[in-house]
Formats: sequence, C-alpha cells, structure tokens
Amino acid sequence: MTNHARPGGLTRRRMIGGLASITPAVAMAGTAAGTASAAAPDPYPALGADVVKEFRTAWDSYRRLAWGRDELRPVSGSGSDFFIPGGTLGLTIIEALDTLYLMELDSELNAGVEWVRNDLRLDQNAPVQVFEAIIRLVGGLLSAYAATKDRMLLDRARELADRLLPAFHRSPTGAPYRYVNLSTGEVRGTEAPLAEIGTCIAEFGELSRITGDRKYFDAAKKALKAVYDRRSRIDLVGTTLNVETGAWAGRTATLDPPVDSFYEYLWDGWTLFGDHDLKAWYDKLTAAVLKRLAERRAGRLWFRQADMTTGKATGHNQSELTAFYAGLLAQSGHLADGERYHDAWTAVLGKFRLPPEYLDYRTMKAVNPAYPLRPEYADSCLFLWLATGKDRYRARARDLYSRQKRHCKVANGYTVVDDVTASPMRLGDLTPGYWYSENMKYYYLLFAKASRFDYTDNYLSTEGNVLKGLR
Ligand code: DMJ
Repeated sequence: MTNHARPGGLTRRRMIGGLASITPAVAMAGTAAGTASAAAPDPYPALGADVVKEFRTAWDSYRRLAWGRDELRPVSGSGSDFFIPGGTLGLTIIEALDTLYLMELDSELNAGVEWVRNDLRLDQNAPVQVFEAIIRLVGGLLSAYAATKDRMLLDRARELADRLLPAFHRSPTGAPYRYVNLSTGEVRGTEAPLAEIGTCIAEFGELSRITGDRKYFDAAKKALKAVYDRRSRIDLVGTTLNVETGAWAGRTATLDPPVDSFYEYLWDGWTLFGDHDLKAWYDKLTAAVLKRLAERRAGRLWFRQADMTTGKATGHNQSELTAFYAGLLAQSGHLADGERYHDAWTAVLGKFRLPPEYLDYRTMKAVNPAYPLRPEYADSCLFLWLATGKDRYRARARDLYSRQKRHCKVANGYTVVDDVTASPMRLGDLTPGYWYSENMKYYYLLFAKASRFDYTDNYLSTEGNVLKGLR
C-alpha cells in the first residue's frame, strides 16, 4: 500500500499506513478499540525486543552452521540449497538484509553485504526458477540497496535480472519460461503457473525506475498482459499457461497457489508505477473473483475453485498462502470482505494449533497438515491493523507469534512443521529464507516502532522486501 498520493481510498496491500494515519490507530489500540485496560502495561515494546532476540538467535545459528548456504537446517545443524543442487546463491543472507537493517543489527548487515560483494556467484551454469529468483534475490538485493545505498548491491540486482531476462525475451507470448540457465540463458519449463508469470513487476519496475532502462518493466507488463488477454468470457483466468502456444494448460480459476500473487502484482504495479492498464486489469479480474469464487459459509468468507469457462465450482479447499488476500482486498476498495476473510482464517486458528497448509473449508479439516512457517496471516494482520486501527489485528499477530514460539522453536532457531495435527506435533528441519524476510519483519513492524521505517510512504513486496520506505 502506498500512502502518498493514493490513487484510491485505501492504500495498497504492502504499503503500510502512514505515521499520521497510524497514530490514531495506535492510540485507539490502547483505548476504546483496544483490549487492554488503561492501567495495563503496553506489551508491544517488549514483544518487539523479543522478536529481535529470536531473530538474532536464528541468524547466529545460520552463521555458525550454514553460512553462505541458501538455507539453514536447524534440527540437523546443517545447510541446504534452494535454487541449484550443489550451488548456493546465499538465499538466507539476501532475504535477511533489509530485516537486519530495520532491526539495527548493523554489523550483521555488513557481514551479509560483504558476502554478496565477495562470494555471490551469479554466473553459474545451472537453471534457476525465474519467479523465485526475482521475488527473493532481485527483490532482496534491491531492498538492501535501498537500505545501504551501496551501489554494488544495485549492480548485482541488475546483473541477475539481465541473466533472467531471456526467460521473457525468448518466449513467443511474453509470459516467461519457468527456468533459465544463469550462464547460458537456455530456457525451459513451458507450462508456467500464473504466480510465476505475473509476480515480477514490482522488482523489475523498480529496477527500471532506478536505472532508467524500461526493458525490465516492459517485460513484466507484457507477461501480465499475456495472461489478461487470455481471460475467459466471464473474466476468469486459469492456473497454468503454456508460454509458447498461449493455450491454457490448467483451466481452474483459483486464488490459491500457484496463482495467488498474480493478483497482488496487478494491484502493486498500479500503485507503485501508476500504470492505468494494470488497475483496469486488476479491477476486472477481481470483480469476477468476487462474483464467481467467493463463498460464504457459517458467516465466513472463503474462495472456491471453479472452471474458468463456466464458473462451475470444482473444489472447496483453501491454502494458507491465500490468507494474504485479506490485505489485498482491504487496500483495493473491499475492506469489509478483507476483514471477513481474515476472520475466516482466525477461525482456523481456533481449531488448529498452527494453520495447516491446505484446508477443506466445508469440513474445516486439514487437507495438507504441514505448516512451513508461512507468513501470510501475519502479513494481513500488519496491513489490516494499520488500515483500520483495530487492535484485534495486532493481537492476532501476537497470538500466532506465541504459537510459533511454542511449536516451531528448536535449539538453533525455528523450523517448519510437517504435521500440525499430530500429537506431539511432527517437526521438519528447515528455516525457510522467507522466515527472515517476512515473518519476523512483519512482527517487528507490528510490535516495535521501527525508527528506520517510514510509515508515511513505503512499499513491501510479496516477499516482504522493503523497496520503498527505508530511512
Ligand atoms: C513467499 O515466498 C512469497 O510470499 C510468495 O509470494 C508466496 N509465499 C511465500 C511464503 O509463503
């Protein structure tokens, strides 16, 4: 959400309400709209400090046990690769940089920047997943550049984007291939999910803005258009597109992965860069989503799966990743639906100790019982708290934070859960990169007063990278 010169009433999903506008929100949280009595001490400053302490413990474990590797395996005390088997792109370091900056952990930030300067190798002769490389690495390098103004970080972001561009430029439709070889530019992966096609305009657009070279923004917009132009007569889009032929490979309309952030970046492209086409596309597709996919059950709002041509329901599952949509709805003029959708996910937490990865919302049973330390519910808490001033959203984040501490904490930090329904809960062995970039950043911004964050004018990407608003 952008809070300056807003195009609409509400700000964009990832832009945080301005300090001027959050002041009443924060004040309300302690009084009429709040839950604490006037005499009760404000728990949030201490919680903010606790978030930094927990982050620091996990970061220290990563430094000790997996420094330079993509991700930490905190249970076995080892590291693993995310993009390239046997090769690293320093994912956790790059994901953590702007969070380290916000938390004022400057010597750790410097160590990370020096790793990028001296050890990050982008010329590897191996394919990488284009979407993940853009949202995590290009976005992470750009937010680190915004934090430090170290030109080297911008140069690395641009170098990586240039190595990824063949995925867009070699595609007959403009929708990117899924994988590109960083060294040779060879592409593969013709059937691409919409999130992978459409989640690049924030990072690529920002790169164009900073460098003055339009080619990044143009490639990203062309990819979004490739999908929009193939919408059905009832304005639904499917799940997967063949990027060479332009034919739909998956015809299920859904907000769940692998589509989710496709919608988010249509809106973000409009609010970040003022592109009117993107707003018109977002509005048309969202109207169809609300008309065809929204389903009210027991007073709760959910979004079903449907055939993109007929609109006929084909499924009633929901992914935890779709919890982000509460914030997106709220910022794009659908606040009441956004709040209702967040209530639905809060009801899930009344039934499970942690939200399962997939749920059948008719039965409220877990379809996939994993909890990969997902950040989407906390993400929406942050946005909704700042947008509405209702303390309930900060309280909800506080609740999830304490559950995460109770169930996911291990000696070397935090790990994913394989089964939230098992007793005792069955743990996995991974701290995903996004935990450093998203979860802990959202909690920190919710609980602490981040002095290095501009609450009046900012932007956080789908990966939580602060591309605007660091000071
Ligand atoms: C993150 O990598 C991003 O938020 C992405 O858009 C989808 N969700 C994962 C974390 O769950």
